Amino acid sequence: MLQKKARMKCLLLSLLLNVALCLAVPLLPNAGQEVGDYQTAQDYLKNFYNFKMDMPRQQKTGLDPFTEKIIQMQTFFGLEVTGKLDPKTLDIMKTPRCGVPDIGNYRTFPGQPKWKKKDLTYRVENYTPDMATADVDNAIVRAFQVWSNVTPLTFKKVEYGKADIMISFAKKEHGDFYPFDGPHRTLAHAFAPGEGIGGDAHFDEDETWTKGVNGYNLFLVAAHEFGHALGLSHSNIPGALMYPSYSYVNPSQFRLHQDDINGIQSLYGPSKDPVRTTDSSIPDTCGTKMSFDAITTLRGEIMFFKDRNFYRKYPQNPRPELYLISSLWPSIPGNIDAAYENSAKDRVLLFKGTKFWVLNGYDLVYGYPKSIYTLGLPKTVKRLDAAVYNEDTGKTYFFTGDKYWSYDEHRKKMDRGYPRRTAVDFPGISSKVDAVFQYYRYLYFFSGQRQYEYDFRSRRTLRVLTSNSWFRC
Ligand code: TQI
Ligand code: CA
Ligand code: ZN
Ligand code: ZN
Repeated sequence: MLQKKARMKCLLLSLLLNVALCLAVPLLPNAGQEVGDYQTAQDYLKNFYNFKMDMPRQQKTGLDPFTEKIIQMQTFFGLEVTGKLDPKTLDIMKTPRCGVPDIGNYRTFPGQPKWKKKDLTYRVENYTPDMATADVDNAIVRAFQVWSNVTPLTFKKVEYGKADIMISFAKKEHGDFYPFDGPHRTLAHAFAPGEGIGGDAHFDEDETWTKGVNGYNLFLVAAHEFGHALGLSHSNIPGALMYPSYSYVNPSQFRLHQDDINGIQSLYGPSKDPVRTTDSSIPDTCGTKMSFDAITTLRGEIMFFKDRNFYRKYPQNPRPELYLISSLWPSIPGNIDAAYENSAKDRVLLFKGTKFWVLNGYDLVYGYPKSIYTLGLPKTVKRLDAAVYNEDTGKTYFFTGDKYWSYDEHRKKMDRGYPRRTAVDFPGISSKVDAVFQYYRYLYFFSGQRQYEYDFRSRRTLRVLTSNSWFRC
């Protein structure tokens, strides 16, 4: 129950708070801060660790219940176990799930605990009577392969002694702070990477473990737990392995979700020799033939749309991350025509055909799609090629064919005297525009495999680049 409650709470919290908390720098008042911190900690431990003020001292350890619970929490998250309310511990309590900038996606644990070596060992301490030992071993091997396929990590089985990842089956109280709860609810748990119990995975022996569809499939649960043991927390994307809900898929057809791949590679980097690429339809950004459907900024990130996917590039991570458009916004189709960010209003508009959608952060704004004609575009326009908002002028330019329109974001009206020829007003931009976005003082126009860096103020094209120059190729 505790696990379930914690999970729901984490999900709720992260859904409600992730953008706000992760982007805002918390400004804490100084006066009364300690009292406030203690209250935060108490609330957190109550919610997540079943902490009660009137709990008796632990017989075994003689520690007061508050310290006891702090230690449990630090162990679980792979923090240094101090038993004190130190800054890192408080950080987790205040912003429960914010390790990396969040869009509804994978998360690492706060402080990003991870293994410092690539070659890890594991040991299966005991076996469940539910399955043949060979089937248990097989499920575990394949669960590790899920992660070794996409990272430089290797996993070696040892038969005795200490291993990095100790695997066991146990029921109820079993020697850590997390007793199991009988059939269902909590199935298993794993500790974040670290010394001792860090990385260990425990499976509830009160569950029925199977290699098939009945009971709980050991391979699927183990693959999820090993994600935790390697440093991943939960994802908000339904369909990701690290999404906190069990759903059976045939293990022979199992495919690791791109979001899980992005998550694990943010910690360990990609595989040296990819066993398989994840999706053959995923365009290779570093190929010579790269072109884009639409590009826009979003709160300091850059989003490159291509077919069913988009690449997300943000300053903290040199490697762009790939997502399926439908995994974030199931109602938005692929092959987007145009996109732009109105930074003044904190909105991103996505266009396809005669429709457009609006995002606030990564959230779809209610009431869309709407028709592009509500913006004042003439009925002769059936689709856009590209769009960009200019912060200096407060105008948005819509490009189609060799012409463009100008829209006044303040008056919410199209400007008179348009369309005009793109090549006349933007010297050097003579071919059809696929995508355009503004980054600092420049506009970047994309046309096929080429990219033009255009200085709006001097009205000159400064450089011609390849379209994939934003990706580390
Ligand atoms: N066990 C939880 C889990 O592994 C333990 C847990 C709760 C947890 N909150 C956490 C772990 C936050 C890390 C971070 O998710 S569980 C599933 C799934 C469980 C759940 O028994 O609820 C799987 C174990 F995804 F199906 F919900 C395995 Cl696959
Ligand atoms: Ca259980
Ligand atoms: Zn345990
Ligand atoms: Zn989990």
